[in-house]
Amino acid sequence: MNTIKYNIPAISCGHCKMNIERELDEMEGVASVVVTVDDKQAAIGFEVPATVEKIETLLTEIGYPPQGS
Ligand SMILES: [Cu+2]
Repeated sequence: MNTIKYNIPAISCGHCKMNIERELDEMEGVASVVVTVDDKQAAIGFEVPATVEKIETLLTEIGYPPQGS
């Protein structure tokens, strides 16, 4: 299991949290997604076939580009 944490400035409310958690949960290989609105962070646990690249691409596609780990 790998874990990665992102700062995502676009996170602003509970809907953002729900959107991100729902979209990432649907990705095969993603085991856990925890979004905290207050500090605008997402912590993701994953293993293959999910990859950092796929996760970052998805986040960007849904409007929440990550800014580093
Ligand atoms: Cu929001």
